Amino acid sequence: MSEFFNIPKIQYEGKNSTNPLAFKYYNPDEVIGGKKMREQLKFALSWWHTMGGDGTDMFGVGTADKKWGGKDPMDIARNKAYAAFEIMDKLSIDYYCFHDRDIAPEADTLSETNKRLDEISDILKELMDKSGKKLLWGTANCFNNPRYMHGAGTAPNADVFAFAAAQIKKALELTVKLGGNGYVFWGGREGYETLLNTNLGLEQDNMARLMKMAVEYARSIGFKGDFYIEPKPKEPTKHQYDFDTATVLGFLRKYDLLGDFKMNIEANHATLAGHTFQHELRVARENSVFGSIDANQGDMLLGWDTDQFPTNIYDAVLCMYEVLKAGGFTNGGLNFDSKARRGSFTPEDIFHSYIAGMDTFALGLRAADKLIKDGRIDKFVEERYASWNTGIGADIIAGKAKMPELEKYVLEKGDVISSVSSGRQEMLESILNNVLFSD
Ligand code: XLS
Ligand code: NI
Ligand code: NI
Repeated sequence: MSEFFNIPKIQYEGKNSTNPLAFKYYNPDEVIGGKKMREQLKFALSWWHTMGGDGTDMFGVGTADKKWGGKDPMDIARNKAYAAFEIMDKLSIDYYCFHDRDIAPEADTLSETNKRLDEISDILKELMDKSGKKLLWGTANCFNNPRYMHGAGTAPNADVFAFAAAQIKKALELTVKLGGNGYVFWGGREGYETLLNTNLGLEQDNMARLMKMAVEYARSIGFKGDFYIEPKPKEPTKHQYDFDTATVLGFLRKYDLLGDFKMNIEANHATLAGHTFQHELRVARENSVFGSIDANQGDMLLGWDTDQFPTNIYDAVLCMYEVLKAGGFTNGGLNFDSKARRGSFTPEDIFHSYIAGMDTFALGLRAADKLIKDGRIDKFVEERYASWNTGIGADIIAGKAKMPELEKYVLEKGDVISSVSSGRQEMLESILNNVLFSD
């Protein structure tokens, strides 16, 4: 394999290292919380940002060269594959994720496009066999092409729905061919700009129809993994149907899709919905739909999906706390749906970005494990709810105490203010800091 990067394999050098091209906290084979870090974290490279994203924005052209020495679109696609595997090797990243259109450019006809996908997926398979790298999940890009301007599964026009279904069929075949254990539905343009032109009920019914078709077809060709919905409240449409985890849960229940679908939670999407990253993970975990994670972060001062590489330690700790409490990843993992800033345009910046993100989550894992072992916070929460274990609380849960019994209980007891205790938020925040910054 030709070398695209004049950069050595990134080694773990520990927290006192000042080498920018070294891990300070991510030590892939070190055991934390009963498993190797690489198994706890299951890092994945995102094909779209890392191999394709060149920094183009609304105000200017790309700043990074993502042609990988290729001369025409297919040549670039082939080179992307080789370069991606070099990056994964050098960064000890075991997984990758892609949209169909990231790995091979769309041609004039669907059959020609599919031939291109066959060619590139053969290369990917060969590279995977050689390296042991794996596909975390696949997906279809049903939002870029103009035909999807009004949506794909929620398009007002049935022909567009049919095209999306055909495209997703192929993306499922590719996912199975490459042994992926996940398939993502991110509702690219599945939403609306104005209700003045929108049949919201039909659009949501159709989205569910498309998902049912996908499940039926994927299972028929041997897909055993998880389907994920990736919630996002807005962008590109004003109102995306998959607003947040709670909204998606309602959708999955209504259309009886809970058996096959879990959540792919993205940090920046959580904050756009007005939630914390941890909130979305907790709602998913408590409803048994925690699946996978798109790791990134937004900017407090910007209201859009900036997809920055995650460096916020608190968010990473609380994320990994939820992951550990969920029993760890099964089919999912941590996909860096993150891109280097437009000004960070050199090939070396790819490595700095991933090192920053991976070390942040490695720190997060280490601290979350400490937090759980420390036990003070978990114990506090347990005690806060202790009144549900005995007496009237246990009777309410057992269904023995209904309104008449509760009235009688309170009439006898008098006011209950003396049963109320402090929430101790500041004390708990201080414990969190203490756990994070003690050795
Ligand atoms: C966009 C999404 C997208 C999905 C995959 O905001 O995060 O990148 O992860 O389609
Ligand atoms: Ni994402
Ligand atoms: Ni996003």
